[in-house]
Amino acid sequence: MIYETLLTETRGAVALVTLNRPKALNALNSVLMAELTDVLADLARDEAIGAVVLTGSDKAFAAGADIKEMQGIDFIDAYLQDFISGWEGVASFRKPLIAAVSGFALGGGCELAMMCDFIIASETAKFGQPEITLGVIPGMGGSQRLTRAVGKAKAMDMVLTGRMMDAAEAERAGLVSRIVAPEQLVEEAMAAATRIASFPRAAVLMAKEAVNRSFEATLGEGLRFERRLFHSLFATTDQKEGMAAFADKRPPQFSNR
Ligand code: CO8
Repeated sequence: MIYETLLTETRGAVALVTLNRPKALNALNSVLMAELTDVLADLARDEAIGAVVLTGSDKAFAAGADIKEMQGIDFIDAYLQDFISGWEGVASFRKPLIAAVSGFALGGGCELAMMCDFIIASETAKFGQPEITLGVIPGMGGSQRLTRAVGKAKAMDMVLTGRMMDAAEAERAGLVSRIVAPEQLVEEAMAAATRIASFPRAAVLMAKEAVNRSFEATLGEGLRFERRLFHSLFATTDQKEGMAAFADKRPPQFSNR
């Protein structure tokens, strides 16, 4: 499938999706949103795919929503069309989704990276929510996900001043899980995704679901949810195989059953 704003490739059980609007620093326009939604829907259905890496270019993961596309919208259009709501499909993607971020991840670009399950950053990555400088505020989850990731003080600093955070600060603050050299970024993310995709599919999806539940539930509810998922995995063939292989000192042969 040929896309106008994306490149896609598959390596084993991992799909690599690359945002590809180089002249606009991968600004997120409506075509890109529709194409990314379509690709993720296809990858969700594809049983051969166990994890996905989302990346951009060396210069920009994405420099935000497309300002030129957005500038003419008035309130009534934004409200009636529920502008931006289509992006929620990324956050509800069930398989592991890793953001590999190099260069700018600003505004909607930072928010898109935060919709992924974790962010691997290159040393050149710069994160920011500069919407305030344009007379708006984050609209795709930045005020909520950034605050949960880095805490109120830093989130307020970023959202109110519009300043950027470099990769080192983002790692210290807990926004990114690891930093790598720019030339290793995609390989590191693909290796992580390949490892994840080698584990039993149901356990992987449930692990993601359990961690995500911690953002929605009280501690008690979250712990009960986790326990039920944990119990349910004892009904799987792969739990028997994983534990038998450990006891037999051999590599497991998982069947995703
Ligand atoms: N939208 C549209 N075009 C963009 C964007 C953008 N967000 N960012 C960069 N571009 C374009 C530039 O206009 C320029 O195009 P042209 O060559 O035709 O003039 C090209 O990309 C290269 O950009 P620059 O020349 O500016 O490159 P620099 O290296 O000098 O600067 C920066 C890089 C600092 C990243 C700068 O481009 C910049 O400040 N960009 C805007 C960043 C920004 O404000 N982002 C937030 C946008 S608002 C937002 O994201 C709201 C989110 C709400 C929901 C999102 C739903 C998708």
